[in-house]
Amino acid sequence: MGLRRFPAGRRTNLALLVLLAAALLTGALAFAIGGGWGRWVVIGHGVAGIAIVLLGPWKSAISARGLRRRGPGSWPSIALAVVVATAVVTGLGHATGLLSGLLSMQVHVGAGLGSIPFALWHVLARPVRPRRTDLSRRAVLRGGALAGGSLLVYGAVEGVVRATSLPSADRRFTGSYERGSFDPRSMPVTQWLDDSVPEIDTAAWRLAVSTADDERDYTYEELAAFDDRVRATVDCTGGWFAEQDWEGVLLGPLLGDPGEARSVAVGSLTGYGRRFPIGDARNLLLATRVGGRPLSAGHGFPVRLVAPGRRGFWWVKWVDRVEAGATPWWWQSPFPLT
Ligand SMILES: Nc1nc2c(c(=O)[nH]1)N[C@H]1C(S)=C(S)[C@@H](COP(=O)(O)O)O[C@H]1N2
Ligand SMILES: [Mo]
Repeated sequence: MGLRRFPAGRRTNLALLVLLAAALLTGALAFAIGGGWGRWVVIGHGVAGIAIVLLGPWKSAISARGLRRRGPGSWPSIALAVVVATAVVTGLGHATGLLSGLLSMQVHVGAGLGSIPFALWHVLARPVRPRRTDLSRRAVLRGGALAGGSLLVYGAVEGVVRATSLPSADRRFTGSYERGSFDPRSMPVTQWLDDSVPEIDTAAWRLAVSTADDERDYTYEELAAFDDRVRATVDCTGGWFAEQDWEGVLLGPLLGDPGEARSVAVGSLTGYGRRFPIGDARNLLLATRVGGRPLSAGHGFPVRLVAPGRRGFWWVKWVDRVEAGATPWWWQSPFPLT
């Protein structure tokens, strides 16, 4: 089938918009989900990306026509093409390990977010209205062929990655690369956005723990006396993970009877914080040590949260307050805003 025989570009554009939306949604979900079915979301994300690549030849034929007709006046379309291509290249690069280094993930996310305004512009300025015939037998068969082809290519890429033992062969199901497991000193120090590492003097530092009917401060020495242990993997959305042995105090026993509390908020001296379902408290650890030594400043000294099964942005560092309360845990931005 030659490019010319492909019907109106309209349907290709529609498919691309749907795929872009699917890629953005699965990308965000993959960051939000730390375990279990997160794997399937990550696979869906990859398949959507590959489907975008497979539609590339048709899309460039359409764009060439558009450029001839309208001239280069449609710069937002060109910008959209550039950011989507950037997201695809960095995504494939990160997934295969060919673009090693953690920068590729940051560029990937930046390009993905950057595509949103241009995609919205495209929807408004060049509306593609779905038609009933979009669900004709032929169109559905084409859609199926695209989905099947994308899955095949995804499988083939995974197969090649494994067979050639590219660096990404032993990436985690989230797509992250291993960095410094059981060697906290070579584990990266990363912040979600713009926090900087505070210097904390433990003589003046206190951890404030409050529940509905109790409030109490702990000194560093009091906390360091606990020796609850948890082996857990911190998996940063920046694209790396590390497994460590953490030691400190489990939140469950520290809070005691939660009473009516529905959630527990864990706050940092820097203002950063996350809220968790109260039922999670028994698995959350306030760590004072990692690998048998006190935390480094970068990794959260004096105390940081260990949140097994959750992505890194939940692992609040430089914790100075823990509050059990009635607010539901989901009453917060899905991703931190500071
Ligand atoms: N206070 C605070 N805690 C934070 C962050 C932050 O920006 N501020 N970043 C989180 C993110 S995104 C990750 S991946 C982990 C990284 O932990 P590490 O620096 O010890 O490797 O810390 C989390 N805890
Ligand atoms: Mo992170």
